Amino acid sequence: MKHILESPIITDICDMTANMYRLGWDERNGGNISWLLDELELADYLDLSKTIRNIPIDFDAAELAGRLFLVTGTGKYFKNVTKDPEGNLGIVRVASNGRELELLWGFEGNTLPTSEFPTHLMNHMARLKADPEHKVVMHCHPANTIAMTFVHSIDDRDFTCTLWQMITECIVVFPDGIGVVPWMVSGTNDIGAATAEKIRDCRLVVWAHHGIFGTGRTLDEAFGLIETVEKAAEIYMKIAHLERKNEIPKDQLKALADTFHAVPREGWLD
Ligand code: 2HA
Ligand code: ZN
Repeated sequence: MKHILESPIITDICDMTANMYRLGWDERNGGNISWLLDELELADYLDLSKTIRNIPIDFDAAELAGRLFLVTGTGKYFKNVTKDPEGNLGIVRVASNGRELELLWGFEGNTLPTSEFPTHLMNHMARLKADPEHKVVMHCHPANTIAMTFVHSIDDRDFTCTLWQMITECIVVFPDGIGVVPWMVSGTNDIGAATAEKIRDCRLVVWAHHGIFGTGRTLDEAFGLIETVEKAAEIYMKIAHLERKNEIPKDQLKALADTFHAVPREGWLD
């Protein structure tokens, strides 16, 4: 067996959490990531028949029974993941009853998965239906995206169209748009269900006054989506109070999307 700390899975998540912390998106224990793993990716590193302990979950995740996830721990700081991966991360398998997780590695010191794990699992279920190659759910607190939810309409289409008009690349990067969930108590099954409902149709969901979820086939895809939204929101927050003299016309956004073979969300540019 090779040492798990040398696996690309662990080195990639350590690099990612450190990077996100440095970007200022994950203050204190803010943010969480879950990553659907393949048994084959882990076979050289872990004995998958050995469960360390069982962790109950309070909703039915039977749809994901047998699936393996690398997930960040509750109360843990992204800034500390690299120096203590075993204390800050865990690899879990959804038990066949859908009501428990089997811990296979990590979460030392009796740590549990992120408080947002219900939302993560519901998002995984929704995205796997839309894209069988889906793997990553990433949540964080980027300042400009959050700021925008205080001063801009949080209607999905309005919010998305404004961001599409902030940077030329936006419509090419996230043509599927952004869902916005109005403020709700986080860490609950209710916010998980509201998020999953929106994430079925797009890879990004903003939680008003809280943060953002990005999803994708890779860590880079989820990260790149969030990075692009945050940059566009930064530009919006810089110009929102100024007189606008120029803009990218909506009909030109359509031409742009056509050029790059991106299909904008149906009807959103009309
Ligand atoms: O993990 O970001 O939403 C801490 C949070 C809760
Ligand atoms: Zn959060």
